[in-house]
Amino acid sequence: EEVNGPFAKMVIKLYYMPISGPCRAVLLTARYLNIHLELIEVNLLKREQIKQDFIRINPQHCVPTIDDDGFILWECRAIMQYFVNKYRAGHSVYPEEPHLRANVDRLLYFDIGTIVAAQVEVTASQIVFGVTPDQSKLDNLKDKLRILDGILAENDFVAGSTLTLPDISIAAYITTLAAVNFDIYKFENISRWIKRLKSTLPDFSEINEKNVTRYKQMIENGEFRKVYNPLYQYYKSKR
Ligand SMILES: N[C@@H](CCC(=O)N[C@@H](CS)C(=O)NCC(=O)O)C(=O)O
Repeated sequence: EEVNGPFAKMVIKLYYMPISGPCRAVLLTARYLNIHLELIEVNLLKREQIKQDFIRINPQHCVPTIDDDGFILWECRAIMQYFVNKYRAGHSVYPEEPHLRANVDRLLYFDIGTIVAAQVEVTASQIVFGVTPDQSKLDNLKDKLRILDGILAENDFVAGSTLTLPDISIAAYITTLAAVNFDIYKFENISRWIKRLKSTLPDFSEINEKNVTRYKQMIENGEFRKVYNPLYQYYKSKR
């Protein structure tokens, strides 16, 4: 039965921006699982996420957000888990066996709570305001990537010998570091793993690499600073 394909009654809508890391994670997952999405671009540089129509859908005004026949969901990892639970139950990318799933869940929390937390400390002010990150924040990120590199010294993929959801969410995020000239490829196991993902995930270059390059160009053109710097100066003056 074609649950979600070209002849499905309802197509899942994805509100997204192509350069966004969590959006790339959702797109890579949908492509890998062959889940058809209707793409609706929300241009964050035009502040389209705070328009009333979008705020009504997602009061947290962030992408990625999906609308599956009226069911609204955001947070990329929750969306990826939902895709499998609802449309590809039993798929090895999010295993059902309790111990295997617990391990995959642990890595999804490691991703959002440890890797992304450390990465955002380094990249957010750099991307948005052009501020050089503190050495202590860079060192912290390197520590976390060293832990990831250690995990990948043992296994081909983060949760073991096969691809699971945290491979996709972690890779989509950390490859963004190229956009701020932070070299993740000096971590040998991470580097080999990214190569492995390129040959495992269909359209990895098109969905991920191309948009990281585009992201880098936008940062270098000052496109984020133009939009956000006046706001930054304003809030700083209020402190
Ligand atoms: N934890 C969220 C992060 C989502 C997020 O921060 N999205 C950014 C783009 S990468 C966004 O929409 N920012 C606009 C805003 O928050 O107004 C996820 O993993 O989906």
